[in-house]
Amino acid sequence: MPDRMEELNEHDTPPPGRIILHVDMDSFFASVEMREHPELKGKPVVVGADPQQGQGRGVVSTCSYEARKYGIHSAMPISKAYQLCPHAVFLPVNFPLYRTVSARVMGILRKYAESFQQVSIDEAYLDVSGLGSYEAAEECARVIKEEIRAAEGITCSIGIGPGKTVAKIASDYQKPDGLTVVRPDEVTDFLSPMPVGKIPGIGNKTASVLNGMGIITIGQLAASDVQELIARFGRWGIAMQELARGIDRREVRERGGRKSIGREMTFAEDTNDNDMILSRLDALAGDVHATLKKQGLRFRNLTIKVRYAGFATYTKSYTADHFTDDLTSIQRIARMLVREFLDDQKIRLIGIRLARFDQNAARQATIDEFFKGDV
Ligand code: TTP
Ligand code: MG
Repeated sequence: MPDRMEELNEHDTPPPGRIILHVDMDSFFASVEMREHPELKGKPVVVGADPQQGQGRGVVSTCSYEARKYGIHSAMPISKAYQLCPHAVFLPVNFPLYRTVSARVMGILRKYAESFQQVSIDEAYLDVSGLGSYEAAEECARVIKEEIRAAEGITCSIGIGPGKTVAKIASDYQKPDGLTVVRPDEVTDFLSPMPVGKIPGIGNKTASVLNGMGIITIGQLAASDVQELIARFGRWGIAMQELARGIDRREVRERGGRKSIGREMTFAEDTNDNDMILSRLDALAGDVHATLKKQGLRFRNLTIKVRYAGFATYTKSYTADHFTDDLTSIQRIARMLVREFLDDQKIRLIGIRLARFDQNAARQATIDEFFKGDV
């Protein structure tokens, strides 16, 4: 059977044809406020400091796309925003609320990623190289957008590309509610005409130095004399030109060392043959167990992932009281967790991920101790 098996752990060398998604929520704080207060839909909404009838100090955190039509944007003095649109709805920043929504959105995104990296309260990178094609990645992005809309009532924009920089620029390309796919052979045409400041890391200061050197577009940066760039910017000059050429090897990885060991497999054909699904699950358990042993780790948390035909994806976790590295435990938990997903619906992919590691070679928990944890 030509099933694809994909090693998912974050520290392995990425396969050659990488496919990276960058997801960024649209006017995030304002969208959450409009979701909470539906009567605000369609109105200019500004989240930030108190405008105090135009006398307020402080700045705009963000604003709805309606407010952007008046020229209002993030980091603008709130007094200026008031001047531009006094009848806008001005709201204070409610961080706890945005953090809660952010955590739920990130939970949705994580399910679809082989490796996952949250980069701010409202954006994340997902490595989905294992999907094997840009068509599948685009389908995945549509499913993600729909799931976030259904669950949280807000929209996001997604960029898809062969590296993080291109994916990030692509997510910003058609906001709001956008989906932009840049295949490897389209990267040069996509980047060339853009101003250099579109490259993440090139801020106003760098951009104006580059402009002073006659380098306005990313295409010009890609074609410029690298010695001159080095003379002005040192090593960053080389890196910046590589990014301009679409070369970006940075991996999508969770900060703070190894966070998980995962494996998943896509069935050659979608299936509801439960015996086969369970035997594949056992095999995956064997694979993650082998990696666990090789690394000398013990784990406490196991998550299974099930993707149905049509792409809807579910995860379910078990966290035990004790650490273990026992294969039978992995298989038992995985089988227990997967049970509720085995109905008549056909399954496209299954996966197992181990997390919460203990690196101290402490006493090994028995299986019975281990099963005292909570699902
Ligand atoms: P962004 O993703 O930069 O902006 P956004 O989500 O509001 O709008 P866009 O559709 O263009 O992505 O930032 C995410 C949140 O971070 C934003 O909703 C509010 C907060 N933020 C600030 O508080 N101050 C700032 O200067 C910026 C840029 C963002
Ligand atoms: Mg955003």
